[in-house]
Amino acid sequence: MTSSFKRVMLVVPPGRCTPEGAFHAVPPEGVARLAAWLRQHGIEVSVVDTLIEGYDNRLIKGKSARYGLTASQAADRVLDWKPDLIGISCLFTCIAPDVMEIAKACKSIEPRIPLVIGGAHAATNSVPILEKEQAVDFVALGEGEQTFMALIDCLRNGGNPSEIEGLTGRENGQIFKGHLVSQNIDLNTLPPPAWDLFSIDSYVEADSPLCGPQGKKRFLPTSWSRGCINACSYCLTSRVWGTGNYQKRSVAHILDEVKTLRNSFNIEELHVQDDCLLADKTWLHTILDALANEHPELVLDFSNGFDIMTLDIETIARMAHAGTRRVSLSLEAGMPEKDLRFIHKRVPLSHAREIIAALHGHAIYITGNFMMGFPGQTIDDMEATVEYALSLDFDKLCLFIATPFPGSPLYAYCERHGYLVEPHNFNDFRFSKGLIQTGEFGPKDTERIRRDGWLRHKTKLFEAD
Ligand code: B12
Ligand code: SF4
Repeated sequence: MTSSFKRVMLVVPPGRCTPEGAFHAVPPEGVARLAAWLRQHGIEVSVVDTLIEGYDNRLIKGKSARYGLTASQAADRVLDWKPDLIGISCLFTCIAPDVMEIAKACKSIEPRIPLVIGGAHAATNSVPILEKEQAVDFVALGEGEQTFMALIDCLRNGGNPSEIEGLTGRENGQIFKGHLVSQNIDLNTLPPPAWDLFSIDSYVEADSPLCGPQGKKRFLPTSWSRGCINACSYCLTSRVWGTGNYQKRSVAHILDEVKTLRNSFNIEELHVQDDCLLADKTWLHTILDALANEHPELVLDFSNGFDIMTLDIETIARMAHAGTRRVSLSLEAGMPEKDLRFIHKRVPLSHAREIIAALHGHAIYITGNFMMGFPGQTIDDMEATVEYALSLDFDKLCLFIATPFPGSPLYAYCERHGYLVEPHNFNDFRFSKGLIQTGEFGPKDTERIRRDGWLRHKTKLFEAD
């Protein structure tokens, strides 16, 4: 096949949640950044955003709701554009089966167009995916920009994809395995995300309750850094960006992007979705102060879980001054006195009340995130976590069930000890379904404790009204 590999189609997969749950609708930063990078390198890029284009198309099966274009609608849209290469984003385990459906639908019509996937789930399961799914040709591991461009160059020049470090793939029927190339890009060379390829209006209209805009304001997500200084066992961040790898963008680069987002996309609200913002407070304070000065009208939202361990009163004051309206706090199991080997961080709970009071003092909406159901815990431990969570003054409470995402150390541990509930369905890997069964507890316990805790929180808010 001869192709100049000039035209790349990127696909955003559909969404999944519980039928009564929050239908997420957050513009996908990863795809927008990849699109911008490829365009900067002379590639023509188009996007089929199956989630937002089919947001009202809901298919409910048991306890799982799928929303987005169907696989065949997606394939028709993709192939109509006549791409030379197809890239599908696969961040979530719960979406992986839907990604594979789209890949199969595309390949059943156009088997010769190479298809690559990337994102957290894909990156941490590249070999099993290729073993099982003939429709996928390549999987990018971790940071996608340079790997994607290297693949395009390689295909163009008739090279050997197995020589691309961060790529797993299939060649002549054999699977070759790459390895994670961590942080190989200077983040200050990233162009602004290609948001012109997305319908921002539709995301605003969707008004997702959990992580959408506040009051239908025009919003976009951003990340000011990549990676995390921690490596918690249930989290895939270190597997995507590299263990211990943490890189920040410069303040000037961040401010330039904010200016572009304000001027070109008229955004009123910026959703900062970094995993680790408090590792360098001087840097963070400089950004917050600059935003307060240069964009006093801009609303900030930090709903990806602030590390409460290092959050302090001075940072909160600066966040408030910079326009912060919503944060979420990660307290995880809330029981530092227990040996929770699966959480490689300790949360000083005495600190929590002071932090919550300070945030409320600035009228910032607070979501509290807790996680329970790790091997080693007992039912009493989980109930104590819920009691603790309920004793704190959150506007919203998220009680997550510890979920062994394939590719995480937690998954490997559970598999080794026979703790994984079998058979399990990837669509269920969403923090709301119990997937771990130990001698102490099983899915029925975690799901009951979570449901009761959530109902009690709702009752508490109702009574306080
Ligand atoms: C923002 C975010 C969200 C947003 C949506 C993000 C989106 N649509 O893009 C919201 C809040 C909606 C969300 C929801 C959920 N999330 Co979330 N989320 C994140 C977070 C914090 C950042 C993602 C991000 O935008 N990063 C910045 C961009 C630049 O990076 P990126 O998207 O990963 O893209 C880069 C590479 O991955 C790669 N790449 C990505 N796509 C592709 C495609 C191709 C073809 C190639 C070559 C490369 C490539 O290149 C990109 C540029 O370098 C990540 C953690 C993290 N830091 O990655 C968790 C994360 C992705 N989420 C996670 C989870 C579990 C969930 C939920 C299931 C939780 C829940 N129950 O609510 C839901 C699922 C929602 C759904 N399916 O409908 C897990 C996924 C684990 C897993 N295996 O499933 C993660 C990894 C966090 C963790 N705990 O480990 N999430
Ligand atoms: S601190 Fe948060 S982002 Fe970092 S590894 Fe732990 S759970 Fe993941």
